[in-house]
Amino acid sequence: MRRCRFLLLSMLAALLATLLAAPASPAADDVPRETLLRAARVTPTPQQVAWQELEFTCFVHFTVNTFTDLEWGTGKEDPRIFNPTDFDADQWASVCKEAGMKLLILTCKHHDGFCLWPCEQTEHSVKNSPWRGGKGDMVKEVSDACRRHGIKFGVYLSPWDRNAECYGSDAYNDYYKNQLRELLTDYGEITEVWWDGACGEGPNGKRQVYDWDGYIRVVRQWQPKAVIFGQGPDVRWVGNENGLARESEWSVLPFRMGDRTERDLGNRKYLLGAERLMWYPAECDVSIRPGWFYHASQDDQVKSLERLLEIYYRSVGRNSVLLLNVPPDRRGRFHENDVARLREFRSVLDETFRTNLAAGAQVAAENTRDGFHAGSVTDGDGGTYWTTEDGVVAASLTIDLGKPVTFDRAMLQEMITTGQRVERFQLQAEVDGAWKDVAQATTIGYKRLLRFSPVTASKVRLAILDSRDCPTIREFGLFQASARETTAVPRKQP
Ligand code: FUL
Repeated sequence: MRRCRFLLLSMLAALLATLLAAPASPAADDVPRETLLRAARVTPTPQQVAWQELEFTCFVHFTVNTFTDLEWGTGKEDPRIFNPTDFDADQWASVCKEAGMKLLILTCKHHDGFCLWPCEQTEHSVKNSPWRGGKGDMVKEVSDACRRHGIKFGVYLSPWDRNAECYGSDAYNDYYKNQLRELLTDYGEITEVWWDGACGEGPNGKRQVYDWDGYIRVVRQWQPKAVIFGQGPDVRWVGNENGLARESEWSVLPFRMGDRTERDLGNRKYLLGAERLMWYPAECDVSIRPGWFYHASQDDQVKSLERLLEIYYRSVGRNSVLLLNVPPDRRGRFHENDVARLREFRSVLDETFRTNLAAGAQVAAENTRDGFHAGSVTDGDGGTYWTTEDGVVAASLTIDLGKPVTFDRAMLQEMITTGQRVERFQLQAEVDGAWKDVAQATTIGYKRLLRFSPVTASKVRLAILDSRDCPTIREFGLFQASARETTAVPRKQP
């Protein structure tokens, strides 16, 4: 009897172990090649490509909350509390520039409904504040400063509005569209429009049914080159506010599946049964402090260099764009602690990525399509790529560095204008005459960064183990991390 129970228990344990070890996506054979090819051929729009290339961008949360010490305003704030004493848009833009951020997105209106520009639809705005004697327009000053410093500009306009009396009725949809139109017509080129998913009741206790399609039409009409974040068809929320993308971050997803938080998204199981697919890349938003808005009590809680690097490797380094929030203080300036951390962060990234040790290296491929030679991956030219002949979805590249080189970071890029294809790859190095595994990972997409313990070798091999269609590799790089990077290898997933 006891033996029987033991057998039963071991069988159960074995079954459980098998179930736990099962991959999240169906086995390769379960997904028809046709389905994989269809997914591999979904490509981004030109504005999605341009957005992806921004890589590192800045979020700025600033409104009445900065003066009330709240994260979510009530909508009942007196506009007279909004009074930055030393507002300096050039300081914001120059710090962004120095930090390597390519776009700044400003909370033109947060959930409290207060507008940072003299909005024609409401009195709840800067025009009734003491700032610039009620004559100021913060959206104008910030967008102008961004242009002066070569930074792109984007607008956050909260759909949820706790001040607008018409919230909860059809009239609010017109109100919101008019606000959008003002922002999209009066401030030059807008690169991104950010729609927050947070929503609740308006001042009359009512909820709103948003006319998303109508809002999208307004954006397309006035700023056809802008990408829309959230709710829209261009850019999706990664699914958390920690700035971290998935180990496998796919940009090809079933059509209009909305914001999702699952740990796996876009793998083979999502392709089965999906009637239509779309290019829907991830954006990672996170604040440099615990709050989105400035609180003096958090001056000593600016994220550490180590944390920011971890975020960078797991956002920019995982096929996503990083949107890092830096909240200005009551003066209307980025606080000294935040600025110092951003400078430190930038200088470490520069130190790590300044010298690509594989630049110009000779590359031999196991298989090559005519005209798409292997050397394209080390030529530093983003317009060229290596690919294989039809039907070849696994192949390797051997990169000859010419002499022993020590490295502990690798960078890979797919040519996303041809789609996202690679599902699994491996990096090896020739050490003492034998190939040694250095790293293995899944997706690449626009950019993949890998961290591993230092390796010294004169030859490395990049093996594409599985791809939905012929792999198209744009660039490959090897680097040695700055001594100020203390995390040699990735941390475990949280
Ligand atoms: C959330 C908002 O509720 C926060 O206040 C912040 O704006 C963040 C970026 O999005 O949903």
